[in-house]
Parts: sequence; structure tokens; C-alpha cells
Amino acid sequence: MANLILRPKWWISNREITHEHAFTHRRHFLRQLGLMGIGATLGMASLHADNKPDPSKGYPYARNPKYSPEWRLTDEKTAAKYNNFYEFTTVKAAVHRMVDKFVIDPWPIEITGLVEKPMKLDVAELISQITLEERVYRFRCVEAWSMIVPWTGFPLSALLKKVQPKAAAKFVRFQSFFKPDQAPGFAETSYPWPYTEGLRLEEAMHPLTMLATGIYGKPLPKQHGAPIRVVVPWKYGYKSIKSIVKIELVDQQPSTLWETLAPKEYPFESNVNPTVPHPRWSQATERLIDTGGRANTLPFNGYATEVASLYPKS
Ligand SMILES: Nc1nc2c(c(=O)[nH]1)N[C@H]1C(S)=C(S)[C@@H](COP(=O)(O)O)O[C@H]1N2
Ligand SMILES: [Mo]
Repeated sequence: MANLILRPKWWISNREITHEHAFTHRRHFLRQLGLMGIGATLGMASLHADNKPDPSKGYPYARNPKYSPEWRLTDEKTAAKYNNFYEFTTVKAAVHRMVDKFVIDPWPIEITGLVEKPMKLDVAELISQITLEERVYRFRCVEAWSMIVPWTGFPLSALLKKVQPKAAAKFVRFQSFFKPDQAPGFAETSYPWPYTEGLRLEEAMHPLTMLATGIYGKPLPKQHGAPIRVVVPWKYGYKSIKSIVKIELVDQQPSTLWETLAPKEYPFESNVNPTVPHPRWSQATERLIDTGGRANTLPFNGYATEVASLYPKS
């Protein structure tokens, strides 16, 4: 009896003093990674010290030959210094200099709403579950500039199939991060933060619609929307929402940041269309950001063959 009472703290085994919470959390984490039991030792090799898969590994990923046109790529450095990312600043040339405090790891993301199997996990785990590939796409901003870039990522449809949308799901709502201490642009309170966007479910399921994790064969630089962003190549650039933390399946058309601010200038659909001018400028031509040369803007940004059937009236 006396022995028990006098037993010093160090007598208790490590196992006993591990907090129950920490213990179950770690097991849950390993189970999500598929590392419980046999195979654990093999899987550990590609993990970070903190037991997370390394999302920067594997680059450059193989290019999908279906999306490898003979176009000249935009200069990589020019693209990385000409960004729209209003959470930081509205000055395109300054965004890349203002992202130092932006923390992209850890990055929890949730896929939720009208789905059978909602997910909430770190983006590193999500990426480790899906096959990445490279695709060369045209990209057209509503401001009439354009670029041609190789994105790394995967079709959004692959993720939506995993979570299994319910029959009532008609739209997908995307939400960006909201961390005013890491991005000075949030101080501009006239914007309805966080940045949100949306697609019809059929648009979100279209094989061209991507979630991108990289560009030019490397993980996304922060100014391009790290660690994960949407890319919808037949719509104006603001639909391609950056640094997303939430994907929600909903039954009503969601409000978006730009449509809330100016519905006539930035409507929900926003397909690239050279015959429909912006209320304040023409959309007939576009300026290539690196050479400054001009090109004719194409219907659906050149993707009419693939997507026109989604819009029977136009
Ligand atoms: N969260 C967020 N996503 C965003 C924006 C933004 O300001 N915030 N700007 C959009 C606009 S207008 C464009 S043209 C593209 C620019 O992407 P890039 O800087 O990678 O070229 O991002 C889009 N996604
Ligand atoms: Mo844009």
C-alpha cells in the first residue's frame, strides 16, 4: 500500500500519460492516411516529420496529352508578378511582394453541404489521395488581359465523385481563406470578404474544370493561389477562385463577391464572350501579359467545342 502511494511520477508508463485526446487524434489521423496496420512502415517514407504527406513532392507531373496544345507559354516570371489577389492588394505588380506572412501549411479544407460523404482534412492529405497531372490552358481575365499557362492539378469532378453529391445539389459554392492578420487587403472593408465564387453543378463536373495545386511544373507560388485554387478556363478569371478553404454543394445559386459588388459587370455565369462588351470596355480582343501583343478573344475562350453544349440558348 505504502509503495503505491509513494510511487513517483516517472513510474507511470509513457502510454498512461499520453493524453487521451492526443492518442485518439493520432490514430484517427493514421487511419485517414490508410497507415493503420500492415503497410504502415512503407507509407511512412513519403511523409513529413509531422506525419503528413508532402504536397510539394512529385513535381513536375506528367502532362495530359489531351491538354497539350502547341501554344507558346506565357513567360513564367511575368505571370508570377502580374496577379489579381485582392486579399493582399489591388496592385497586380505588388501581390508577389506581400505574401510573406501568408501561411499555407497547415491548410484545412472541407467539402460539405448536400453530399453523402462530407470531408474535412488537410489539403496535403487530399492531394495525396488524387492523381495529379499537368494541363496547358488559356486564361482570360475580365480586364482583357490573357496568358497561357501549364497548371498542375486534377479535375474537380474527381473530388465531387468522392463526396457524392445528393440529388438536391444544383450548385457548388467556393470560399477563400479569411485571415486578416496575414493579408493586408482585408483592411479594405468595402469588399464582402471572404472571396466566394460559384458554378452550376454541371459546370463544376465538366472535365475542363480543375482544382490546381501547381503551375509551371512546381507547387503554386502563394500569389497564384496556394495551396489550392479553382481553374475554369472558359470563364473570366475571377471565377477561378484562389486559396480555397471550403467547397459546398448547395441547392440555390450562391452569391459571389464580384456579383454582390457589381451584378451587371460581373454576373454569375461570366463565360468569355467577345461579342458581349463589359459595360465599361470591349471584350473583343485581349492583351498577352508578357509580349503585350493583342489577340482576338474567342467564344468560351477557345473552348466552345467542349463546353457550348452546357449553354443551349447561347
Ligand atoms: N481569392 C481570390 N481569388 C481570385 C482573385 C482574388 O482577388 N482573390 N482574383 C481573380 C482574378 S480577377 C483573376 S484574373 C485570377 C488571377 O489569377 P493569377 O494571379 O494566378 O493569374 O484570380 C482570380 N481568383
Ligand atoms: Mo480577373
